Amino acid sequence: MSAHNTIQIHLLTNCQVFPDDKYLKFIEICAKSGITHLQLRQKNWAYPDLLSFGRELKAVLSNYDASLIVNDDFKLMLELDADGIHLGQTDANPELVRALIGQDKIIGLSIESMSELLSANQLDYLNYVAASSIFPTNTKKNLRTIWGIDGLKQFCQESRHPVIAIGGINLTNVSQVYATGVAGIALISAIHEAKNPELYIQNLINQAR
Ligand code: TZP
Ligand code: MG
Repeated sequence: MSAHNTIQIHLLTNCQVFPDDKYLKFIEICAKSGITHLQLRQKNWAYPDLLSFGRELKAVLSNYDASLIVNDDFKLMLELDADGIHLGQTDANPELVRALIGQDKIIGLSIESMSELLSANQLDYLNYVAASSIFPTNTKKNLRTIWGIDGLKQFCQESRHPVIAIGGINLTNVSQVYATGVAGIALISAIHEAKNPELYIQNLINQAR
């Protein structure tokens, strides 16, 4: 048994073609199954496609208790009136973004080194930090750090913000990840490739109990 009451489960989108009703059904199943956050992350999509996809995702999520987070682009976040934004170290300045989007929106920041974590500790207006990457993964190229379980443990001890772990997380390693003290996990391939996403997500949640 761990101390987690509600572990955050962030699903990042990986839609191959658009529009795609089948993909929206998959998202609905994930929302129904208990993901807490959906991150709209479609690298290299044109803005109009991101906007219409985002509107469809928002409509699906409106029936469930999951927040919509937009990757990288705070203008898109504002236009969608999404719940928050996820920034990388080379995206817009989080302080500027906070001033532009107001106090009520979520801001998450990716962290790829201890010095970035110490800098993030100075930023009062972040809602979470993402430890990237916990394990090697084929989903993202050019990873700068593989934290591993021991590194993640240290990360959680140092961070004054809730920590979301990302990178290579699946059902075979998630209990080790939870044991480090994270507030949640973020995944792409494990959920997208699951034969039964509903059962898979339920198992991810159950492992935290
Ligand atoms: N940032 C760090 S690792 C990663 C991102 C977006 C990819 C996560 O995907 P997967 O398939 O869960 O490893
Ligand atoms: Mg980014």
